[in-house]
Amino acid sequence: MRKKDSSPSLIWKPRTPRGGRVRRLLLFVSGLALYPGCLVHATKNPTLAIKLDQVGYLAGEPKIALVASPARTFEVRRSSDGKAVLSGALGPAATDPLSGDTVQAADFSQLRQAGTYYVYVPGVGKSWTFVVGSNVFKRAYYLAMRGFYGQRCGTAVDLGPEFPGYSHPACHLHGEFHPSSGASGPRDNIGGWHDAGDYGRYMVNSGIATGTLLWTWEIYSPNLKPIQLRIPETGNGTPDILNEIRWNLEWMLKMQDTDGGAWHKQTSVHFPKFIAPEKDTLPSEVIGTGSAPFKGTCATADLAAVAAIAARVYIPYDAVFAARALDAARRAWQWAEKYPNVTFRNPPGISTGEYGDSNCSDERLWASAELWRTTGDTAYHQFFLNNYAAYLPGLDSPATEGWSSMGPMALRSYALSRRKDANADAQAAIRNRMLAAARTIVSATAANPYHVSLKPKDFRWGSNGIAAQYGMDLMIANVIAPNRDFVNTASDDLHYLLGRNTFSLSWVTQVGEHSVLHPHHRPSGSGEQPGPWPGLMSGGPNAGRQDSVLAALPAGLPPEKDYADQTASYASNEIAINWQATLVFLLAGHLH
Ligand code: G3I
Ligand code: 9MR
Ligand code: ZN
Repeated sequence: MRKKDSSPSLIWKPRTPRGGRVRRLLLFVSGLALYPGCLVHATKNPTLAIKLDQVGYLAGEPKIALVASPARTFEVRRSSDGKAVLSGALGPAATDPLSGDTVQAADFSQLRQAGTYYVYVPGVGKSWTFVVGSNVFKRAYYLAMRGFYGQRCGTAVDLGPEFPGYSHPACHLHGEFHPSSGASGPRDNIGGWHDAGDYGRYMVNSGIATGTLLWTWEIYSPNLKPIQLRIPETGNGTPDILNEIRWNLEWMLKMQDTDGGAWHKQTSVHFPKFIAPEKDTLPSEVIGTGSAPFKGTCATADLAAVAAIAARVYIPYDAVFAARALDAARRAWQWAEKYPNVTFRNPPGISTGEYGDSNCSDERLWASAELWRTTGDTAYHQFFLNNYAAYLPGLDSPATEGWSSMGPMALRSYALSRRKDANADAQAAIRNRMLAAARTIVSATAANPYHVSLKPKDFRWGSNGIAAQYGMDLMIANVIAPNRDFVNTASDDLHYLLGRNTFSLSWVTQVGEHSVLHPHHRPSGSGEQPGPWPGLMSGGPNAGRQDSVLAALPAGLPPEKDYADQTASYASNEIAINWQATLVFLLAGHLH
């Protein structure tokens, strides 16, 4: 049972023997789906017709809820006593192309008094509760960041008294080389974060996730430094976010061969059943390309980039580790120069996630930017300057970034650098392009009835990661050129993820009163905990419908409806470290 939780927005309680509130909530939700109109009047429960951020709103920022059932007025009521603190008229009805919903806005931006509230709409019902205040997202940040701790592989994990039962003994301790790696025999490659709902560890997805978290630290360290994550290293003198990141960095470094190259992934030969981590006894194979040089360029260049960032970030806390990381980064870079485009496909007999990518030049560009930022060496700088221009269009909205497309991150890194030897023309070209894209996102988001930056084509595998990515891009633009509109629009994307969406659902487990219950996440689905592991973001609606649950949905739905809170829906309801890292960045940018 959670105790002493200062945030009222989290109401998860473990299931009681008789079913308890989870079951009641499910019954209520399924009832609503069957009888959308009548239940809302008959019950005191919140209605899904009102959509808002179930965590809350920063006092100084715009505050909008959306009402998807025709009405005229709304009130904001204090949750302690139901007293109305503000009332107003709903805005005009607008039909949202993403969800098909017709919504009216309840704008209560004037409300600045800290407190816990709900929105009440006569004739429609009341909303989930939310908080208005000065540091509303701190608990969500804590849980989201701690989500990485829960993904740790090769060690026992225990979320402690805050989440009793959320623990597992050490897992995946049997590592070995798969023949595709060019080596054989056992391999001590224990560690890292489980990638997602499966237990694999994949270098390119680790690369973007770890890089994003290191950037989170670099950009927001003053706010993050004091936040303790209650992990085994807490109190060792290093900020906890860096303690957690290091867990994965150590594994990434182990994936480097003596020649400098990095193998692509470490997984079992096929996905295990839905079992707890320690019950998965399939050997953990270091998997390579199947022919010389066996390592892959995308993985190796990502290692170079991430280790280069680590080399500058960890200096004040552990100079020896920082030097080790830099040496690894330089050796990885050299390998990638020698083998500029060794790509990866699953070798015969391997069916785990492929994370295939036909072009590693963007990963190399990212490595050059990070290595230059850390060392100032002209060779890295020159490589960047010779190659960056072709990637400028990738910054335009919608940006192309993702685990297979690191060009935008390479350019953003260069734009963020404050080195004196930076090329002014290159920086100006990148910054201008980023800012133009950010302005485009601001106006497009304002024009969307739900105030979310997503476009119809963004509803693919991991669309929630894309929503968070829009927010992250806006926050980085705000670092380059501070602009209230960039921050407010990034908040809009956060609000979408935390409940202001067609399902009135927070896509982060155990964050918000109505949040995802059945993520495709083996530790959550193995039946050993009372509910999903906390703080994890679901991948979200996916019009690609690559699983049987989505395939069975009615044809022709608007893209945001292509979602199911069901364990079997790996294409819409899995969690993954790359999306999670982007969420962490966005939350970190909203801490005060
Ligand atoms: O590249 C095409 C693009 O040209 C096209 O416009 C778009 C339209 O849908 O599809 C693009 O390809 C998609 C690709 O992701 C890039 O977005 C594929 O259809 C889609 O199947 C692919 O999904 C990937 C998925 O694995 C299946 O391979 C996801 O990006 C990736 O995040 C996901 O990663 C999995 C790992 O394999 C295993 N571990 C869990 C993890 C998360 O689900
Ligand atoms: O659990 C797997 C998930 O991590 C992947 O993202 C997904 C797509 O590669 O595949 C999942 O595994 C499913 C497999 O592909 C098909 N059989 C059912 C598996 C889920 O239990
Ligand atoms: Zn494991």
